[in-house]
Amino acid sequence: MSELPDGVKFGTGEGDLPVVDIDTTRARARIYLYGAHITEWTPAGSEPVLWLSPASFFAEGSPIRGGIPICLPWFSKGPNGDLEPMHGVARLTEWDLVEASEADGNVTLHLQLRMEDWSASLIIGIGTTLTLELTTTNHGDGRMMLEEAFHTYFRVSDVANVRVNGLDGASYLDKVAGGTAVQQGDVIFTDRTDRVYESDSGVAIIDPGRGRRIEISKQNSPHTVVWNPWSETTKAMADIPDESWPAFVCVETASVGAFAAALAPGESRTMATSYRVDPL
Ligand code: TA6
Repeated sequence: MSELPDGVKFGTGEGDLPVVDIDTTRARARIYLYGAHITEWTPAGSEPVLWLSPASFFAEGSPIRGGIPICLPWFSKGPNGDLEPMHGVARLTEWDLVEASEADGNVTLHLQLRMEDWSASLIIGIGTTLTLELTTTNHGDGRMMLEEAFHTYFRVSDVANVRVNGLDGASYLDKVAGGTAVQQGDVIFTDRTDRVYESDSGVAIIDPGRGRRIEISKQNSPHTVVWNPWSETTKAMADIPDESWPAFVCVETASVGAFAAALAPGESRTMATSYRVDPL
């Protein structure tokens, strides 16, 4: 598309990858067409909300580390643990920007991904709230198993001093300890944490160090994934500096695992999430 509204510009990001930059009275943001990957969202009057690794790769074939990776059409290695690449192909493929509009400083972008047997449409709303609406459509002749997640890296003061409110009583798969458990109270972080909660409710990240809470609401998402690699795992990750693990927490609006959706030919599924920052 050629014409862009006020406050929306094409540009070149890291690794000479094409980006769409947003700068309006409501917010600043950067979206890489590679993976339809939002790497920055800063609402007016706030500090940046997303964490982006200073050591991220920006090259075809490698996922951008941080921001909002789109995990699609599977999560991790798929429901049976046998699929590659990790977290699916959408975050490793260039999407097309098909429409951009602006009204009163709020920007709406529509990006599309066309694969052989399926397509995805992402509507991003950028203002003092960030909204994402992902619709996946099966164009094949058979059923399509679908997993999806917004694998969002939220910037926090210190992961050891934040908590996630809203999952009390939810059962979860603990991928560190193995097995399942039931959440007691708020989620706190004392070591590597990798959990898939069965919960369709919104949550909030409470960050006293930054004097803010990040409200996460969601639609058509039966799971919330919570992850921080902590110190040891981070040492084995080339695209996260060893000392950076306290600076983020992933809280992921998701539909994953064996309960993943199955789309009949021609069928679509939409999952949505939105983020808002409030002072504590
Ligand atoms: O969402 C949590 C998780 O599945 C973890 O198990 C860890 O693998 C993380 O995603 C990061 O995955 P990535 O492929 O982006 O390094």
